[in-house]
Amino acid sequence: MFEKILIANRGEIALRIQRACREMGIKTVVVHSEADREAKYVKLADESVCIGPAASNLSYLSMPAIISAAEVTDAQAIHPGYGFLSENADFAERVEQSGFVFIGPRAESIRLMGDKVSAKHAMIEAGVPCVPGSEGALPDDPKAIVQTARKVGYPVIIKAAGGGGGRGMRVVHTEAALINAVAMTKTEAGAAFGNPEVYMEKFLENPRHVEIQILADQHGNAVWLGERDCSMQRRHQKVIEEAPAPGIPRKIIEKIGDRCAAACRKIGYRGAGTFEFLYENGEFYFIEMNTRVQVEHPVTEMITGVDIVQEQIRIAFNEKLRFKQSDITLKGHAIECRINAEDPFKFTPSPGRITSWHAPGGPGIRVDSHAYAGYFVPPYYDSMIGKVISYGETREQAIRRMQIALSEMVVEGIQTNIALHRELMIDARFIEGGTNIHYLEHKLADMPDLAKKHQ
Ligand code: MV4
Repeated sequence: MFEKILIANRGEIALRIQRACREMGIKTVVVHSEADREAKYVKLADESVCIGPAASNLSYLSMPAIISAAEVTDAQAIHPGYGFLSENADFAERVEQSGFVFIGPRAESIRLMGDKVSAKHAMIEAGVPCVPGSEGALPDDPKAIVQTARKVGYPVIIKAAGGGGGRGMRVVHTEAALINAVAMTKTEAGAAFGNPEVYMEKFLENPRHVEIQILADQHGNAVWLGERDCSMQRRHQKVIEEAPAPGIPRKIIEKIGDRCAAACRKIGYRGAGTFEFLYENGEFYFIEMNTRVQVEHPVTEMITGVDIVQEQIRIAFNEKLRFKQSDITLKGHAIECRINAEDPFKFTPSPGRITSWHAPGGPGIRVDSHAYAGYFVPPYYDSMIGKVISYGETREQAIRRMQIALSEMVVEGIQTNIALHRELMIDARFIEGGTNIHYLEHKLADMPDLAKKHQ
């Protein structure tokens, strides 16, 4: 096994990766910016290297700084975590060219999935069901665009090939608005992603976001680890995730999961990955693939017993998967609440010093967080400061345990969204299960006095 791994990330995921390494007997190097120098997880690592100032583009996004840190510390592999350089194909390439192992897919796979047009093409070829739409990128000819939209049927959505995660999209309801919308999306895409290519899909009005976790080794083996429902979101930021997805027939999910694993074998995918689907009226439609470990991976770990980060490391070391599909069984239910340093109902960031921190515990509760009393939440990065994960034999038990956990949890000195989570855990529609991607935004709009209730 590797003797030393460099962690090219910060916060809770840097700590999560460190824990995986420690359990496997692997030494850790954590890189950090000047703003993260005092963080406890930095001191907990076997070695740490300051790679630059607070600004991400000068530290966590600096490829030469990170590769130099791996060189001076003699690390053998680099784990990119999520965000930052985790889905940057050029980084994966430079890491390997410098003689280190990139703990993630081959650069070629990252590139394939980074371009949403080529990703969709690959999935159609592999028999994964996609949203009906244009065959590849839209042409320049306005007549051809109009024809495609007529065939797909309104409303349609125009998406940038270089986008993803909700960036660079535009919904079009009428033919009169189509050509202008395509032109505007192309202009914006060219400026934002350096690629003006766009494609068209049927716009699904009320879908759920359901994703499939996969693991694939470098010996042609791939398994899927169940699904996650991530529909509870606001402005493309997930708030609560759970596994399994409530109310979806197992037969349908099993068929999709098997297709995802087959697609991985077909394209020679390696590492952990997530197939994102929209689910509407009993049908799954592929939209994107993420080629990194995801924030919400713990809910899958809880119901499968698989340590996804450890498996990423074993796969990168060229080991064969230690289980086949029939070894993977889903047991119980898990829910994750993302804890953000923000105003709970206005959502403005709330960085600063945490003066008291009481994390919940007890049966079926897991807390993934680097925060503690005295920790300073820097203003430069994502506002997520941790995750509370509950596990139960049933969804009801997982919800009950989460309610108790949130009632125990105390964070002072900064504002957090814990009050929002408390509200959602007693929300009748959440408890019923199966809310769609618009539910939270509608709830927040319908209940402007939600904030008062929790004061
Ligand atoms: C869609 C869609 C409806 N129809 N595509 C937004 C994020 C990106 N991953 C894809 N997104 C969407 N694509 C079609 N054909 C609605 C969304 C969407 C969404 C998807 C998942 C989770 C939250 C969302 C919030 C708004 C829109």
